[in-house]
Amino acid sequence: MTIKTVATRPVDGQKPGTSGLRKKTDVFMTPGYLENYVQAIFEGVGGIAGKTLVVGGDGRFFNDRAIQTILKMAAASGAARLIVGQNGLFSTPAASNVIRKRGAFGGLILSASHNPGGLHGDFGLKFNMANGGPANEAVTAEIFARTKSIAEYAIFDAPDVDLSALGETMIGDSAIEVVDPVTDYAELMETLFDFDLISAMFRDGFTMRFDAMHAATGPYAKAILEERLGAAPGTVVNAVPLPDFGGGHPDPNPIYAKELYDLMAGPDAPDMGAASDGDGDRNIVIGRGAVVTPSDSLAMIAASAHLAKGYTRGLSGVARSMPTSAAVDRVAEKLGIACYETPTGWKFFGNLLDTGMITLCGEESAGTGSDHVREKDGLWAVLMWLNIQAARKETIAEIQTAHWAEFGRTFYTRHDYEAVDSEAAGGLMAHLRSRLSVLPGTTAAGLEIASADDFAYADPVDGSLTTGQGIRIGFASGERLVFRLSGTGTEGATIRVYIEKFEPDPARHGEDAQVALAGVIAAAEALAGIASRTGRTAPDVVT
Ligand code: VG1
Ligand code: CO
Repeated sequence: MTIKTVATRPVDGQKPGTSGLRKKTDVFMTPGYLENYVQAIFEGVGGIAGKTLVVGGDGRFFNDRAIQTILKMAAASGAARLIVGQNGLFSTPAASNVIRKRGAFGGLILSASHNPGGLHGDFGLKFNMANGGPANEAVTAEIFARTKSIAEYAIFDAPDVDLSALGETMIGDSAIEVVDPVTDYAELMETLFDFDLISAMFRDGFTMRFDAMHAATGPYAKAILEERLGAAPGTVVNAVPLPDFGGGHPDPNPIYAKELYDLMAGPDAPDMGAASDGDGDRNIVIGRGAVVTPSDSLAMIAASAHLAKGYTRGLSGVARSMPTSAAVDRVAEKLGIACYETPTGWKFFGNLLDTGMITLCGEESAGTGSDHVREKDGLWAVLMWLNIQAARKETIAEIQTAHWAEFGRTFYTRHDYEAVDSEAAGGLMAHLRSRLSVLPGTTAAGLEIASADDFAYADPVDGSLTTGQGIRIGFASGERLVFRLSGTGTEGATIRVYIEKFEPDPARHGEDAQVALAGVIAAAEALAGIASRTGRTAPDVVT
């Protein structure tokens, strides 16, 4: 086996977005494309010689090939040890856990998350640091800089490693350790939640459906929910990870997980419905006839987390991404703890978690997590909800109604316009940005605007400043609108419009969110001119 040095040239557009680099799979498969980016990562993080790295992905098409390339390149760059999930699989939160548990220098996670897979689908790669979390802005900037100056990469000319067998092999001087991806994660969950209490609830007849969407969480959910907690066999559906996610779109939203939403709204609904996304970091929780919005889920978990054994000491603080609703702010206020507002993307929670300033955090995009790892964690949220139901001896619908009665309800919806012409989307945002100073005091669809700004975040730990994170419009009567462009898409631009309104009156808590928010939705159209600028008269996805 010898190390080959291959001459290469920079490829345009290898700029990491909200969560690493995401591109069409066939772009990633272009000879040299993956190699360039991997070499840029190794150099951008300051070299990996003598270091331990964790490697794994969500099992999508090209996962297996890409991992072989990464292993051979890491060995050529002198990595001491590569810890790989069996068959190349790791859910994102499980990879984060292994990085932390094994004291690794970092990890490479292969995933395009909730985006569809396949040759014409999407692929992604990101680097996580020693804390287990996504590389921060300074590191991703360094990686991007390397993609622009790269001239060569190094790779071992070696046969593929058999990733189906547990155990250790070598590429040159680098140990390749193939581990079971579930064991460490399941152990961690057992330290955080009352497995006996949850098992007893299942024994007493509690029913559930967990839709793994043929993605990374299947094996974890089977092992934990069915095997350890005693949920009925068949509780976990679509449990086998497939390279094309069974032809589906592994996003647990009302469009792509429609079957689950329909089941939970119908007469045969089990006590709880749940699903996660391609790489297992997102979650959705649905009670019988009661969908819990991710923003509300964060608030409700914050209010009850002390009932789970890993959190009995209470919460040090909480954080939410800026577009996430203010429901959790009201819980934090009552608990007398700090609530931080960060830009979109889990990397911005890292410093707050590392310094113990927060225990819990979440995003409106179906992400919830805590200081147990440095990624959002789908199955963790599901277990938290199981634990809370078992401890409170209440259904999800009861918990939700009681929460709204105590804190008020924050009606919330997000409207996505996908694969919009990039220029039209950029024009829409530029137009809004240009009017920020003149908007306050004017009205939009009859609502008086009180504030308008472009969100910027000064990290309270390292002082780094992140600007241009989304247009916020606050109305005099308390409603809020946010406009931003997605940083994870691979086709044109995706415009996200986030819409919320606080409602203290319990008599109105049962209203449909789209109805309750109709006035604010009209204001969004009046302000941004979405229809005239993009030609779209309705969003592609409503969450
Ligand atoms: C989206 C979500 C964001 C999330 C990110 C990664 O980003 O809005 O909240 O952190 O995806 O999640 P964007 O830039 O497209 O809005 V995942 O599960 O795709 O790793
Ligand atoms: Co994800």
